[in-house]
Formats: sequence, C-alpha cells, structure tokens
Amino acid sequence: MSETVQLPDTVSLVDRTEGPVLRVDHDRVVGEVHLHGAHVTSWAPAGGVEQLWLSSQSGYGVGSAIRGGVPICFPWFAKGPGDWEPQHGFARRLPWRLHHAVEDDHGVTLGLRLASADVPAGTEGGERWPYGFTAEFSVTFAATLTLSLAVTNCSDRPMPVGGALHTYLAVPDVERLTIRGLEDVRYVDKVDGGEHDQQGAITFTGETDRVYAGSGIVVLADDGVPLGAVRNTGVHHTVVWNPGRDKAAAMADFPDDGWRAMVCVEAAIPYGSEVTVPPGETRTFGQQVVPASA
Ligand code: TA6
Repeated sequence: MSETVQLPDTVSLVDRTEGPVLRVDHDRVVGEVHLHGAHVTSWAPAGGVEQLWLSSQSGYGVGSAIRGGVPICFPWFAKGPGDWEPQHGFARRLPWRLHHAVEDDHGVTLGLRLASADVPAGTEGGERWPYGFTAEFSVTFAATLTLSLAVTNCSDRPMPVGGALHTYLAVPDVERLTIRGLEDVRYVDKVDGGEHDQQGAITFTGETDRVYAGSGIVVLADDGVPLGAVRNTGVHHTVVWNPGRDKAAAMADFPDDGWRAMVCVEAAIPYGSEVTVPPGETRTFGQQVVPASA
C-alpha cells in the first residue's frame, strides 16, 4: 500500500487475518477490497443486501486465489494460450498497491495498481509473460458496482492480453435463475465440449460453463422477478459459470451447497482471443453491475 494515499473518512484499511482489506462505509454503500489480488469481496448498496457471493471456505494469502467476489483474471484467462499455470494468471495471487481513493455523495472509487516490477522473481507463470506492464484496477462502490481494468504495455514489443473480471453474483436459487441478453449467441460449452447457439434464456440444471461470443448487457431474474443487470465493456466475450452440485463438492474452498446461491457472469478475453496491446498503449475492459433496486 502506498503511504502517500490519503484515505477519505469513508475508507479504512483493516488488517485482518485474511490480509489487509480496504473497507468502505458510506451512507449509500458498503464494500470491501483485499489488497491481495485487488480482490473485491463485498458490495452492498444502501439497504445493505450483499450482492456478491463469497465462499465461507475460501483460502487467503500469498499464492492463493480468493473464492468469490470479483477475481481479476490476468494476464490470461483459464489456462491461457497453452495450458499455462496458474489458471487465470498470476495477478489475483499477488498483492496490489492502492494508488487513489476518492469519495462523493454517491459512493467511493478506489484505484489499485500492479506493475511488472511488483511481480516477484519466481512467481508461478511470471516467466510465461515477460512484459513490462502496469495494470490499474478501478472499483466504484455506489448504487451500482463499476469495475475496470486498464492494462498498459510498458515494453517495446506487442503484448498479448487476456483475462476476465470473474464476478460471483449472489442469487436466491440458481435453479430458478434465468439470464437473458445472449439469445442466439454462439457459445463454447466447456461441459459438453461442443459449440451451440443459445436458445432462449440461459437456465441452470447442472454444471454450466460457457464462453459466449458476445458481450453487452445481460439481465438476471429469479423465477421471473428481476434481480438486476450486468454490462460488460471492452470485451467481446461473456462467460457464464456455475459449478453445479458435484463440482462444488469436489472443491475444498467451495461449500457443498454454495453452487445454488451463486452465478459467475464474467467480462472475458478468453484464450485465443487475446488483445494485442502495442508498446506504450493501454487497453481497458470493464463491467457494471446494476441491482434491480438501483
Ligand atoms: O470462468 C469459468 C472458469 O474458467 C471455470 O472453468 C472454472 O474453472 C472457474 O473459471 C473457476 O476457476 P478457478 O481457477 O477460480 O477455480
């Protein structure tokens, strides 16, 4: 954490056993970001209903990936272009630095940064991606949650960028959930290994792991009652994931019944669709989550 950042009254840095956490307590919203991975783990607009799902069995600390909230997958998605480790890149497993914190009447914006100089030698996957870069993550906690990741190429050669904002949304019951907005969009189904066109609304009857070749706005509903919307920007793919009962039971950091209370809707740059960032240039991708009550 940079010592020079003056925190507004609505932001505090709390040292927890899981690590240093930036806590936002604003009249209109509360939220939390771990410096580890610049990982948003909580967001509750006025009224106090938590909008994000976070595993009660998550691991924390150096090298781990927090389960839930908003993992920042960077500089690659999944296993990258070539079965790379760690899954979803190294950025979510490293500490980021706070570089700005501002509040207004609507909420609080925090900016966190990871630079190539902050990636310790020997970091798993670091050798796969030997580029000079800065990654700047901005999160605005307000009636809506606004996220953006801006990646700047500080090296002298083109830089392939992949990744995702891998957002875990809390839902009443995934088996009553529908997601509209991707009708007729082609998707890669990582469960059956095929490619399909989405027929009607997305519904959930088991493990669901799909990379849609489309982005924009999707609308979530619980048995027809609107839950809210997700708008992805700067990307051409939307990932929708729910592990289902069996996969959740097989993950140590995932409660056996947790699958029913969450869905991931991700702004993604998947393997094979990496964005090439020319030297000196910046690419930004983002997501906005709008609760039905907003
Ligand atoms: O975004 C969907 C996905 O790629 C799934 O295949 C599943 O692996 C999920 O990410 C979670 O990945 P993680 O590495 O966080 O366990």
